[in-house]
Amino acid sequence: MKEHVIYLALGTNLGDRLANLKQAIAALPPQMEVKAKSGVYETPPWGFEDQPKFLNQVIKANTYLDPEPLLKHLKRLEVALGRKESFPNGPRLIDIDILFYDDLVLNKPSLVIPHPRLHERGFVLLPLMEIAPSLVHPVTQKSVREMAELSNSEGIEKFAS
Ligand code: PH2
Ligand code: MG
Ligand code: MG
Repeated sequence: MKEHVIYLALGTNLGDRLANLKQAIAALPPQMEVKAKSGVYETPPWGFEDQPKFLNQVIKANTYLDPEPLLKHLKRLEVALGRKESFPNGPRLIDIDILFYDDLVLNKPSLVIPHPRLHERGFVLLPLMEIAPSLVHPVTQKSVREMAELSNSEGIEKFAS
């Protein structure tokens, strides 16, 4: 079995947000071995504005899981951590999204990798800059640094290291 390098984005804007991030990261092993963690950023809600601010963080991990089992596992984990049904871009206790999976490009109705909106999201790119500034997007060939420079970082503040 091959070990894969993945980057995940975590987001939360309900309850004890810092505790939600910590619990989510603690719940990843043994299926994922966490290799690096960015700091935590407080970020204005994107997509639907009338909701509390988010905390966002990005991590690098290794896994033997294939992309779809990985997604299923992460969805189960979100529910186990207390996530309830919401609406697109609505408030959530914990959201764990796959940003990159090696340099895989996947376009399935159930799963798109790299994450289709990561290039426009300062709340993903600023934390990603800390742990992977030279990582190159396999479709656009832009580095995280280049994408971060083009993204909107308005209102994004470091919350904790
Ligand atoms: N996640 C969303 C929608 N909007 N805004 C911020 N600031 N952070 C998020 O993680 C986020 C969001 C959908 O997953
Ligand atoms: Mg998301
Ligand atoms: Mg999600």
